[in-house]
Amino acid sequence: MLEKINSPQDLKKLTLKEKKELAKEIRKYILKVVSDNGGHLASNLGVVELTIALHSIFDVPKDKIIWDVGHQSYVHKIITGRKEELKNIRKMNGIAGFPKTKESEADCFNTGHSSTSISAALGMARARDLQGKSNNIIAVIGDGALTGGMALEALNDAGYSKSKMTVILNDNEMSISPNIGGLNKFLGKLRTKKLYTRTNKLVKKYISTIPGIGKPTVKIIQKIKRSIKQLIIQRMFFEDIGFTYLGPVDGHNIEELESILTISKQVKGPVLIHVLTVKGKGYEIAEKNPDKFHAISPFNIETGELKKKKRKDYSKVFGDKLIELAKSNEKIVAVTASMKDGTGLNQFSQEFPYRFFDVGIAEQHAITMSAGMAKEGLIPVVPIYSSFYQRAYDQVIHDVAMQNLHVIMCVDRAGIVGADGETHQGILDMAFFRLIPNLIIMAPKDFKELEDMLEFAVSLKKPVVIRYPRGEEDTNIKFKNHEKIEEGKAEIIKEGENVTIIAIGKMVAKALQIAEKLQQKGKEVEIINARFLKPLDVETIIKSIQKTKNVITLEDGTEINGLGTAIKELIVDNKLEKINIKSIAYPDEFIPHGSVEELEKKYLYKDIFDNLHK
Ligand SMILES: Cc1ncc(C[n+]2csc(CCOP(=O)(O)OP(=O)(O)O)c2C)c(N)n1
Repeated sequence: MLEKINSPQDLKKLTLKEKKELAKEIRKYILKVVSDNGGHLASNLGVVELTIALHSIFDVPKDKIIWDVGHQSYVHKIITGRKEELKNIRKMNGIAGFPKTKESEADCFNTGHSSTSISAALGMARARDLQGKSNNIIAVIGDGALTGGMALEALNDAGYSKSKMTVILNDNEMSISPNIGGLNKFLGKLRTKKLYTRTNKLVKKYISTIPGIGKPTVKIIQKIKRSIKQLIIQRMFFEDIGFTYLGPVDGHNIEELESILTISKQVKGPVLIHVLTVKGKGYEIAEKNPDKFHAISPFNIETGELKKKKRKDYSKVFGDKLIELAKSNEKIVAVTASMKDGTGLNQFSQEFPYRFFDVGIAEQHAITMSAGMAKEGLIPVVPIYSSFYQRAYDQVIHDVAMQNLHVIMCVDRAGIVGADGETHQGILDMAFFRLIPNLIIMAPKDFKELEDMLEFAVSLKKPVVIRYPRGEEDTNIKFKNHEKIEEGKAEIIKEGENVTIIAIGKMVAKALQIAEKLQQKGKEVEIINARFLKPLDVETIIKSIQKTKNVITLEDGTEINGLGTAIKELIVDNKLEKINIKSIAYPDEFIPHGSVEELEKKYLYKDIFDNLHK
């Protein structure tokens, strides 16, 4: 079947039996590709039938399907002509792991960060209506993504708007970890109402006896369903805010899905279809461990074991050190926005269940909630990925920094993250945090320095940012010395007369490699580990620059408003003359996917240092 599918038109020609066969083949294919390359597995296995049904009933690109987060768009990519390309998904120059409008007209809106789909869909619906068009607009959102504030803001607006649009709630009871929160409890009630399902079956049966589903019929059905629902659950949230709620429907039954989608087309205003799916469906090992198989590196299909053993990474070092600190300081609490595993908090959550808070995919709330905790005397530590901190920018400014509260904001996955691509690269945080008054901003050169910085941050009664990269510390360099951390104090790693390299974070290890190359050319290099982006160690840096007159700045952030900019400002403000400066940083562009090594080579070292990785 899979061989025959090069577009949704090919899919529409298949019988139900053939579609079921296709679903099996798609699962097998995705399993093979992801086990070879790594990527998002469990969520994609969960939406195979749903995606087949959507492309059977709707007409993309005229109709618009917006995939929330977009990590579950592999099946959609296969059906919309990118079957072969899937083999190179997330690789440099291959297709992206998320929807990209540049990649295909079937991808109508870029996603990557959670909870945006309903807003985008409502925007498209309003644009359609104002321009007199009549296409369908569908947002597919998971129960995890529904915990994001933006999704709720959009539901509020969409329900009230009466715009015709469909929200598919893909409910697998999982975010990356099991989904949490009151909304999840509410969905749980809907899931278990057998009467609903029976009602739906009756409705479906009734509809199937009528040739050509007419609008009046649907209206009657809506009325009947609403009154039954009101009997079962007194407060039916979705209906109360203006949506027609359909479901729950078995998300692995193509026939049922197609019929409910067909019904939804007839409804005038906003519709929410509650679809129940199993994360990892069809691959038993993933069904049992959906969180492990949410996003995974290459693995053995038979055993589910990773092909390369996972080594200690910055997140694990952070999590272990936090446990150690929390043992002797009971004010320390940890907060995560649905990323317990990714940020290294798994063990902390087990050791300190009452001091661990998973707030859902809600970075904004995580920060303001932490500000509240800090105000009342706790020391909240909040690890969030760099690119997701973008979500909480105003909360960092307005709630933490302006009130000078002791919240420790740990920026995980800072710098290039690799295969997840442009939406997930963490190269903007230094630039946007540097603008904020009162913030102390640090980045460690290795694991040990991260531990020291965390300890220092706990002792400091100020808002602190500590940024660190994805993965391991640099295996080429072993730093022997670790000076005590003092506020605004840099560390001189090596003295020299001709060139000053000022580096921050993981780039300090690269500075050593660059220094070696310059040394081969007869230059004596002084290496400064900045440690603090803010406040900068002005004294140490000026002294070195005045000595060498040649400066290289090195950072894994954007060239705008980072370390390089700070040093240039310092040179101008202090009227240092006849200084040569070269800044190595990421260009003012969105950096696509590829491996970290490939991207660093392409964007940072270019031709000058191109064999740095060898
Ligand atoms: C703003 C933001 N925070 C965190 C994430 C990381 N993330 C990616 S998928 C995901 C869980 C999504 O769960 P759900 O929407 O239920 O989809 P499922 O994978 O279960 O199908 C999370 C937390 C993100 N993409 N965006």
